[in-house]
Amino acid sequence: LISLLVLQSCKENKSEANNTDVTENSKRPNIIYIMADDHAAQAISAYGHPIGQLAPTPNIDRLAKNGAIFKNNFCTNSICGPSRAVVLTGKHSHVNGFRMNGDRFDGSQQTLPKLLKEAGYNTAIVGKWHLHGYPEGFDHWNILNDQGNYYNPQFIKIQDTVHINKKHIDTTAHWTTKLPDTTVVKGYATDLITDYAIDYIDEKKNSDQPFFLMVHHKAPHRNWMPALRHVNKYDSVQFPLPDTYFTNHENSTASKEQLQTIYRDMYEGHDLKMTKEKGSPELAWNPWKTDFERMTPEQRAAWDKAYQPKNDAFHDANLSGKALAEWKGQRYLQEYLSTIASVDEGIGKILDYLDANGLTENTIVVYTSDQGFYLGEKGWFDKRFMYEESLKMPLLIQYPEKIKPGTVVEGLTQNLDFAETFLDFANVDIPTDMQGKSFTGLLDGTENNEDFRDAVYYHYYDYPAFHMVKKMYGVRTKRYKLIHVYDDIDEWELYDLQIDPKELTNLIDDENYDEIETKLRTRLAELQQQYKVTEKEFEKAPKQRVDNAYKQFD
Ligand code: SGN
Ligand code: CA
Repeated sequence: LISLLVLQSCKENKSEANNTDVTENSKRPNIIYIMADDHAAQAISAYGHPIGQLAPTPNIDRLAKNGAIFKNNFCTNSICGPSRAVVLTGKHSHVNGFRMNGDRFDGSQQTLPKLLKEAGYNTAIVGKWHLHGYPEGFDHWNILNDQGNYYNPQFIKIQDTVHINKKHIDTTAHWTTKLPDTTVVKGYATDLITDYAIDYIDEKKNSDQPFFLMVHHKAPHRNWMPALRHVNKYDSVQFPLPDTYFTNHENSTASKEQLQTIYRDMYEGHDLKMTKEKGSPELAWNPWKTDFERMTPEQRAAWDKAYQPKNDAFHDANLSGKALAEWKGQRYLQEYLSTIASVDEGIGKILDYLDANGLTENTIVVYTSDQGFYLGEKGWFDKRFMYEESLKMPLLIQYPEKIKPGTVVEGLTQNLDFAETFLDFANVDIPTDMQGKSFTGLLDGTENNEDFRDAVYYHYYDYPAFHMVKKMYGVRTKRYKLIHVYDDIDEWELYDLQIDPKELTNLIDDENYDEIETKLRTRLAELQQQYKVTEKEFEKAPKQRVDNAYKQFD
């Protein structure tokens, strides 16, 4: 009883403190949420992976040094639109309704920006949106059209839409419709997005109102086009290709049947910037010409000047077989990592701006990516699978007022928790229908990593689609992972991450793991119940669609 009373009085004290903060807007933290697209933790030096060591990200690392780095942060559904919808709602895909790219986000539902706005925040988003329909709940927005382009991208601004569309926001508009209100802006997407972010902060810095700003980069999404100042950045660096680069996927049919293998599925021109022949700048296989054709003649000339010598050297080398596959892996990593260089510079600019304007103390700065990404592990690029490289999202948070420098978080956190955590930091009530959990306790040391969460739930639906990764759901605990691939096969996979971190040995038929498997199946069923997963979520695609898709994407 005594402890109950103590707890009760703590709670009361806390809510009193909250009330005071609510009235003193200026003391509530600003929140800058920076999210890259497809940025693997392996490519952030603070995570210690050998690839990240050779392509350091000193500015992103500043967040880990001044604040916290999360070692076990996971997405619930490893694909772009769905991850963004989870961040906005704090709800799993089947509850927020956005299960796969191509769905349309129901903007009328409760979201993090709406809740912060109601609580007195000024809210903004710049950069990639990719949720079809226009953003709602933001005082200011300036977003990339669809996936966006690296060079001279198209932006859509709230003002344009209000002006052109008398209904203000046409949430039914589909990205494939030619939008009348886009502006092509000369420049490089990452730099433009960084500049827009700083312009917004600059405008708000003297206001009494705290702000919530989402900075969503396109980079380093496929087709990995670096800024002109970085086109030669890693030419002389030999990156270590993962030791699983060539594998026969004994463990999993879904792994065998994917179409995201670097040396088989990447487009030689579009992705790898390879040319048709020596002496010519003409790109090899390049089905989406617009990424290059939109460059100005000056940009294109500078680009060709940088690429031609290295492409000519490639033609001279006359590679084939394994050597060619390895060369492609190197070229991919060079492109991917040099595209990240501008993202890192942009973070540096934002952090320097905050420092120079006395905003650092009271501003939460978050860096993450919409999901993980493959950098040649198992021979792959892209994401989608429930394996570690794709499931893990990098996460670094700086907030000098509340987070001690050098904090390392080992607890099992998820993008499902972001909205709850930011609301908590902003002293706004967390709606009970949100499905994640605030992790502020892991940051101020009041909650134990082991106790935070014992298991995460995952569900990927986007099949048949690009890369042909089958539908799957599963559970991951600190040590184990159980996956059920249910379309168009019915296969279970079980991994012991402690002895097999690369997930190469499927233990589902190993009797020594029977007991563990039973426990995991029980936990999985409990999570599905907790998160209100219904039978409807396991629908399979018609076989004809699957067959056609294999023909289309192969
Ligand atoms: C594009 C890419 C795919 C990628 C999807 C989804 N091809 O279709 O490789 O998996 O986006 O990515 S591309 O050649 O057109 O770039 S996501 O991050 O938006 O989900
Ligand atoms: Ca993505």
